[in-house]
Amino acid sequence: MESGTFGSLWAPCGRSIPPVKALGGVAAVDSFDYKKFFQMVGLKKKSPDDIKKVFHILDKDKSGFIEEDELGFILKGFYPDARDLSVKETKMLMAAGDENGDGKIDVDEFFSLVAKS
Ligand SMILES: [Ca+2]
Ligand SMILES: [Ca+2]
Repeated sequence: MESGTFGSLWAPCGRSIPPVKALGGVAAVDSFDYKKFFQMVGLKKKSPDDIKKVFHILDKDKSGFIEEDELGFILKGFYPDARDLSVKETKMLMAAGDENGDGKIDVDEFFSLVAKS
């Protein structure tokens, strides 16, 4: 497993993450749509356990929350070559996920974000 990516979570299902070129729809800056992206990579079909693992990989500093700067790396978590989210995209994703308004995403909020996709 490449460290910091989710590839190994997908591989055991006999189905790998779609290739980076499938990112087409989110490649252009400010085109990121988390619903489309989560569907594309099949995150919603993952077990709660795996979704939790994805959360913990995104939570790089192990604070128990995904803060705004960590959220910007979400594409890179799936694709090491992918771009970072723009500030605007990061803020939109944070707004979509941060239900209690504390400026960060906890694991429950992450689950409901995935469920909404
Ligand atoms: Ca964190
Ligand atoms: Ca929150």
